[in-house]
Amino acid sequence: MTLADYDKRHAALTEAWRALHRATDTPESSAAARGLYAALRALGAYAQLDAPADAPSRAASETAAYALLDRLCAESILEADDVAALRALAPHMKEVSRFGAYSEALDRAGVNLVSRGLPALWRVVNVLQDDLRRSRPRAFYYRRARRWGAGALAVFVAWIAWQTAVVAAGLLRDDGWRVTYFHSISLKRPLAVRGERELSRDYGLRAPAFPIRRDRWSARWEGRLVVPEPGEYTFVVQGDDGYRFYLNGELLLDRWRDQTWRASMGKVAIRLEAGEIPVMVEHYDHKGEAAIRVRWTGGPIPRDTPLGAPHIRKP
Ligand SMILES: [Ca+2]
Repeated sequence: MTLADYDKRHAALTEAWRALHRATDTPESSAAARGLYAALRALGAYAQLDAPADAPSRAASETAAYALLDRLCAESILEADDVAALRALAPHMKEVSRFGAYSEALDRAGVNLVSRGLPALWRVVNVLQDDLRRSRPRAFYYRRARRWGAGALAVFVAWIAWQTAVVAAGLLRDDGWRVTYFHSISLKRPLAVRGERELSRDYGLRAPAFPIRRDRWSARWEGRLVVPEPGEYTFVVQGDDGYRFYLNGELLLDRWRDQTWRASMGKVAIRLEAGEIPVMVEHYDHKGEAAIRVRWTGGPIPRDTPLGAPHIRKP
């Protein structure tokens, strides 16, 4: 078998396989009929690949398909039952064209054909693939790798596009934090910028964001705190590992050290006027689990409110 032959046979059988599959996916008999008919035509096209140049046109594809099925059966690729099941198709195709959208007979034939025809076709595809694998192993594996490579590349490109859209949407919003992630534990080598709604994150053992690694990273959250009314406000910070909390440029909490979540709580109460003031949180994770959370309360802000939108705006 030449490679071109293989490609043609494989394409025709794959299309037949897909058409039968589509037929199983729909409860509507008319759609099922179309799928089955397409499968038969594809099988016919497959049979004609071996036919001489003056072979009958595609209009005779059902006949050609039967010839193919007989041959496949003779070569023990198909079992006799499979062929009988596939053969049961054609009369019902004609019924469908006569009666339109619904035919009880078609439903019966469809169930029968699909349940037997699918495994039969699958075996044919496998036999063809085995042929190629044995006769041209390098070509077989090269094609397989190329197909999978193209699929993986498409998924990767779609994922990058999606990530870019998410990041852009987060940064373009007026509310929420602007976050810079660093490829070190010392706020050096910035690697990614994100928009985030709240400062309440439990990363567990995972990385905080693509393309940051799981350990040895740091981050800086920047924003403007919208103070709703004058009064005393309390801020509670926890982190695994270290953190620093700044308000209006002043360092109010400094626990920049390796620590566990339970031992990390810092608390500060401060009197604030209504309006907007700069707020900044720095955090690093050395190894293992990572988490950071800032809550606040005071005035109309209920207890344990995570610090974030709508009371945080972009700097
Ligand atoms: Ca840690």
